[in-house]
Amino acid sequence: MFRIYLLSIFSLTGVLSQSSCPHGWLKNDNSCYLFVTHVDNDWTESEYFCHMIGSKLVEIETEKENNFLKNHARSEHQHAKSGFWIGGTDAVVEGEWIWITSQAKFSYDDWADDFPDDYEGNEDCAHLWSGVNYSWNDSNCDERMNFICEKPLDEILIIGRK
Ligand SMILES: [Ca+2]
Ligand SMILES: [Ca+2]
Ligand SMILES: [Ca+2]
Repeated sequence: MFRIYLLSIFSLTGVLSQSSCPHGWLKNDNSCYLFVTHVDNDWTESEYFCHMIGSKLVEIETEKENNFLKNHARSEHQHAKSGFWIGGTDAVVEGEWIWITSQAKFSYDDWADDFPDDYEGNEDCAHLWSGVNYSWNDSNCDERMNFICEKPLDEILIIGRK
């Protein structure tokens, strides 16, 4: 009886998949997001911070993703100074906005009216701006503010044996 029981366990096949975000991260679709609100960094430091914890400065590809981030920023972080750095920059070629980690051109954007304006010829980094209800603005990359990291959902695979 015992032997039969063991055999039945080891004859299991198939893959069980479980998706989750680490503690403190928010889940939305296939990504996990971390709103870093305990530190104000310039844009480059923000990107470095995200990379050091195995993620990237957030890249926003869809209106759905953007709305998720804006809604969270509005509801949880109304006090945030200036808002949150995101991974967009036009530091390589002025006026050509790309996501820094993937190097992809913007396929979607949510610039506030009249922005980006490259104020004083010195604004090459994008952020969710608290001043316009978290639509996007370009700002000086040396400004210090909170930021958002993004990484794929962790996949925990449990593979059965034949
Ligand atoms: Ca994304
Ligand atoms: Ca610029
Ligand atoms: Ca601006």
